[in-house]
Amino acid sequence: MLNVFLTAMIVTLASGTAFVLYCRWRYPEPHLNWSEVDVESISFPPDFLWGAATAAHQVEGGLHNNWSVFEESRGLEKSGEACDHWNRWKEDFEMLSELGLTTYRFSIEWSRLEPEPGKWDSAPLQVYSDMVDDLLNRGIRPVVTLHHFSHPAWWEDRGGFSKKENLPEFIAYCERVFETLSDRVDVWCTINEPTVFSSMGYTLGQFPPGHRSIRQTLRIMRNLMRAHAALYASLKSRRPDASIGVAKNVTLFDPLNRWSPIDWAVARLLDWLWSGAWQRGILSGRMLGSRVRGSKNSLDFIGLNYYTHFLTGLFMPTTGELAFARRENEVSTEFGYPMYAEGFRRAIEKVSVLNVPIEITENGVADSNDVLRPEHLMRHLWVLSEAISDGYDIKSFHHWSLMDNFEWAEGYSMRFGLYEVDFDTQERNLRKSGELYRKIITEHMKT
Ligand code: IFM
Repeated sequence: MLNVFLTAMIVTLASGTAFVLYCRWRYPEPHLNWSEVDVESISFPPDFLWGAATAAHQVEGGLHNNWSVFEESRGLEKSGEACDHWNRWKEDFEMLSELGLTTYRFSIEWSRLEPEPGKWDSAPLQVYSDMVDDLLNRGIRPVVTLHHFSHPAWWEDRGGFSKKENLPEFIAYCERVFETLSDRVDVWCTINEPTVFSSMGYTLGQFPPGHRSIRQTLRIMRNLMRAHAALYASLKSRRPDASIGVAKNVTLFDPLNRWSPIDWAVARLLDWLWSGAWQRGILSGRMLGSRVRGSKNSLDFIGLNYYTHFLTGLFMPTTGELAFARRENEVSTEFGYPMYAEGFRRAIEKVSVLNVPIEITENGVADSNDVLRPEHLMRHLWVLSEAISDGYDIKSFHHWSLMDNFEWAEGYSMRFGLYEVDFDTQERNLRKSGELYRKIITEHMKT
């Protein structure tokens, strides 16, 4: 009996150690000594595109959709008039030119176009069309996102993405937008951060509809992939040379304790769910055990949204405020998660296996006093510049965000803008980091 017990112990210890050693070798977590890195030594190809990004619900104001209903029912801070961008977009586009941007990513608000099922309002679509013309006149490439976390309240009431039968309504909306804008818009993101949408809305309950169910999360993940694949086929049949992709948040999961087999197991599992499932959906046409028709190779580019890495262990809170661990040498951002620019390279490597060009669709930091943002920007641009010179096919960088805006469950407390917004007066002011970004753009467009 003792022998059996001892053998079991030895086997468990040996396999645990082998697993940890393998993971430590296979998934390194580099940390640079930034004081030794010359972050000014960056170079970008002359055709590299410099941009910023926003999303409709975060900036436009005056919306009634799944989010406004959730804000009300949960007693969250209300998005309200947000940046009043719907009325001020012309002035806001001046800010794009002031920065010298050559690409701008924004999203379309479905609830404006179809406020009631089947009742279409053509006026807002005309406004989006005017926005596109204005951007093109400024020499700025428009990048349109069709779903960035928000959709009509009536569609949410029908179950939104939780029901396969609802997808045709979503696709019909997208096709309508595409038919109007695709004569001028070349680059399209079908869905923003599908894994954030499914985990925040259906696992953690912090986004609408506020559910907490793993089964539902998995169902949503599959349906988002189905929606993306169906859209890809439909939009490409309308305009084969349009460039269709998805904006994928790549959060890295690293074990809190790099010697703990349990922490490694949690990290690998979360990475598999967060990034692996989508990757396999695109590479193999199967997601979480189901075949998804048309998902194989349904990307012309991959949009990468990179912010941080999460340090994982067995006891991770899933209710209330998320507590973020960080390494001793890491600085905390205002959101609470660490600044980890080294991970940007790992995220680029991760999405590069999809074998399509990469667009950096988001990168930025919450920093109301603009103390960290300049360094954050320089470090991430340095990593980007290195990746490009090492041969990665990266077309653009979109800073998140152009201006402070409504940061979802965090309301207006998190400030991501190159422009500071005073939400009482709607005054916008360029931050120091905005000036720095402008300077970098000017210098690198000359080369
Ligand atoms: O504000 C969000 C955006 O809507 C999606 N990506 C992350 C940003 C910052 O949290």
